[in-house]
Amino acid sequence: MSVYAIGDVQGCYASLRRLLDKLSFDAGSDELWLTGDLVNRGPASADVVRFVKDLPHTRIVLGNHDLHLLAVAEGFRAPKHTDSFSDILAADDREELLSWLRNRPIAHFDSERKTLLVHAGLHPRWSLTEALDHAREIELLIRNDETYPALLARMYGDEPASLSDKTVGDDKSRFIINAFTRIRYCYRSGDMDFAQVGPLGTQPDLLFPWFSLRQTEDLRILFGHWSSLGARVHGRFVSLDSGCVHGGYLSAIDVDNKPAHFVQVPCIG
Ligand SMILES: [Mn+2]
Repeated sequence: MSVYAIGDVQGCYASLRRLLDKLSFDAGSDELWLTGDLVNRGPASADVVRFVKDLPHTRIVLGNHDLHLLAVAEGFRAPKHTDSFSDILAADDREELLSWLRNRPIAHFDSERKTLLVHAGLHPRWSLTEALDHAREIELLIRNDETYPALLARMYGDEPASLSDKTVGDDKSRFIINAFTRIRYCYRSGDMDFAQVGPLGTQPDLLFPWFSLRQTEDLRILFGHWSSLGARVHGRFVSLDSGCVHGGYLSAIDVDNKPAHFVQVPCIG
């Protein structure tokens, strides 16, 4: 039995299937981890969700595009012209697909492997325990019918940049969601910046990739979201989004192979 982690699929169903073939992925015994952003921008979001949903052994975390789909589906956000998940919104099994997505976690921690799977990252000021508490808090809000609509309606925006004891309610939820699903660069203080999206070295001097600001710890973190970073190992941090949907590659690792060895396929849609 192997555990494979794959970066942001974003509706690139054919690429996902080809990569799984290349890995000789055995759905009956192997486990598939995905860094989130299963949907949007690519050609076949519904096929991706339908396929992954029916696999027996998966660990999937929510990305910003997945949350955006849920917000559009609930009517809290108009679709953007770049959105390409109308196949899900128009599908006969729409509610099944959306409900499955809604019930994915924000973070997955494998205690045996001391490995955390997240979409964008782990805030540099949070311990693992704090982060998992924050993730569970958001997961409960997403799964509760009373709190779900307001959460989706108010999650958009870049503020607050930091979290204090006085940050509560929608501001706190938005910060936590941004920290898990959108973080790239931070100031040394831990304040998040969302303006810079480029590769390392293109950012202003005062900004650092979130992972370079984390204290030494015995924790491996697998993440996606940052396509201009590409599939790379940065010490204990493994970035898996190599921009498949932008004409790049879809990348996988066998989670138990160290150092990580990337298996890739070029984007074929
Ligand atoms: Mn993303």
